[in-house]
Amino acid sequence: MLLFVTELTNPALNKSAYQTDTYNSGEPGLAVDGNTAQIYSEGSCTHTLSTDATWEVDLGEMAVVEYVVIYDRVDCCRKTFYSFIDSVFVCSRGIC
Ligand SMILES: [Ca+2]
Repeated sequence: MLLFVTELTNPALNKSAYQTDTYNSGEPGLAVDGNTAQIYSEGSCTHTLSTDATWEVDLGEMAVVEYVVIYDRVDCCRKTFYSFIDSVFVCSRGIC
């Protein structure tokens, strides 16, 4: 069987997400809710408190990941956010 993909899909959309800590109601699932609003008060951004936080999403199945898109906040804190992104890993069943 040959599968032709004519449109990119987001395998993380509405999947189970986790982060090591949460600040100010910025629950981890907000990062994959399909809403890319970048103003925190609009209620669609995740937020951690610690500077060494980890966020992850379980895709629930094998997927080809060609790239990861991160929408940063535009209301403040951009410099802070990027200074804390250390690594992006794609893992399967605990193996990265
Ligand atoms: Ca969101």
